Amino acid sequence: MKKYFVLGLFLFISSFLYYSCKKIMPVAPKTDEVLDGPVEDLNAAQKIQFLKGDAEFNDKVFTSENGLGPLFVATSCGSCHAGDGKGHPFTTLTRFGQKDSTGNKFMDKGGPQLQNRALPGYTPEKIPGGASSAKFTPPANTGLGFLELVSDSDLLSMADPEDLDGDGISGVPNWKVLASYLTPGPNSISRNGKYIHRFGKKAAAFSLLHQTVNAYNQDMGITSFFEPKDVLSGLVIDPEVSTHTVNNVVFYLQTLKAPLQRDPQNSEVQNGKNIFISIGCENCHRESLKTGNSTVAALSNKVFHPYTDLLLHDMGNDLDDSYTEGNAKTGEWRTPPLWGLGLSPISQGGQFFLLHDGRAKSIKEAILFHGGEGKKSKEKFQSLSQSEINDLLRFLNSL
Ligand code: HEC
Ligand code: HEC
Ligand SMILES: [Ca+2]
Ligand SMILES: [Ca+2]
Ligand SMILES: [Ca+2]
Repeated sequence: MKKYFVLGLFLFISSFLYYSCKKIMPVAPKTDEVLDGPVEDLNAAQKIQFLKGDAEFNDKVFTSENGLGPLFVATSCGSCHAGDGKGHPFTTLTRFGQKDSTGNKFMDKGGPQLQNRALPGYTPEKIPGGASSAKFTPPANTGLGFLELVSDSDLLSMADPEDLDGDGISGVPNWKVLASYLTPGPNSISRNGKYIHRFGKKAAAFSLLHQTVNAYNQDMGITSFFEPKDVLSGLVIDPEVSTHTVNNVVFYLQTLKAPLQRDPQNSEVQNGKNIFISIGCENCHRESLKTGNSTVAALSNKVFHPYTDLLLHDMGNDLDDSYTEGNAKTGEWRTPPLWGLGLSPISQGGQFFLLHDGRAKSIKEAILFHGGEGKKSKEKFQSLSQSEINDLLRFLNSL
């Protein structure tokens, strides 16, 4: 408990300092530095739904009275996803499994996620002997509605499982069987009864509904109509969160705006972007993707710039945590979007904690961890001149 109090205090003081410094400055926080806001042009009903989802996500705290646990990791979405930006390593999730990909054999107590806290009278889960584990820091939640609307055929057009073009980069989707309550979208493609999953660091979640239902169930011990089984007992329990609420939270995630690039016209930023493309970063961190149809005008048929291909890549031994998820092998990670990268320290206590577990303390360090399919590109980065590196970093910080 003490750890969480210290964390709370730390986040409180850092956000207090951050906002009070902002106040001393002559201008209000620039809109391009604020993550928590909706996409443009929501209609009145959509605005209301966004605000309801926002309140459930950021303000709603679960206790033993309204369904928390008995096993859990945290008590609200917002405690891990503060300000919708990247989370701090204090709020890491741990998942455990085994090295090979024959299917996780540690599936009791609600599957691979470690529920390291428990209500009084219950015992928190421990990692069983023989299991391998991986840590995950919370990603930013911005712009996810755009990513959800990219068609499967667009994702497949970027995949190159056999590396036919010989650039050392394969890129594969995470094909998994759909959870029973999910229905394929109009642009879904299936293979051998499996569908492309795209959210989460190993791309193990199909949609924002899937991710949200799992977060309630696995992170907070909250059952829903979709996932009614209690993590500890495996028994079906009355929904502890209503379908209405789940839908509002999903809508909130779908309509959180994407981060805006700062200074895109600056000549160093533009030079940095050219370097980013020329040394092959963009072969995985794809600049532009497009959405299909949506009832939300701002999301419908839009080209947007997330700097990801949403595919899995083998990133080499250093980033191999001996943990599988769905089809994702132990060294495979989904390319993280780089939009919002330069704003990460705002929600990470003033510094960077990058890569899946926050191990990289700077952008440069994150690049130097790239191995496997990212090795060639990393080596080209290492042969850049100091001024080229500066421009590249300037560009990355502008995202
Ligand atoms: C204990 C901390 C914690 C809590 C509580 C939590 N999350 Fe997360 N969230 C994470 C972590 C860590 C990840 C990355 C996990 C992964 O990649 O598989 C994540 C991933 C996500 C993603 C995927 C984003 C992406 O880029 O693919 C979404 C969406 C999300 N969470 C929404 C929620 C919602 C909604 C809630 C509340 C119902 C919630 N989270 C509660 C820590 C948390
Ligand atoms: C083969 C595909 C690939 C290439 C090429 C690639 N990356 Fe990545 N990048 C990834 C993956 C996958 C991760 C996530 C690894 C992890 O979390 O352990 C990542 C992570 C990052 C991160 C950390 C992001 C975060 O939110 O934590 C940065 C920054 C980054 N890459 C920048 C670059 C730059 C700059 C280049 C070019 C020098 C590059 N990448 C080339 C796939 C790639
Ligand atoms: Ca419960
Ligand atoms: Ca568990
Ligand atoms: Ca290739």
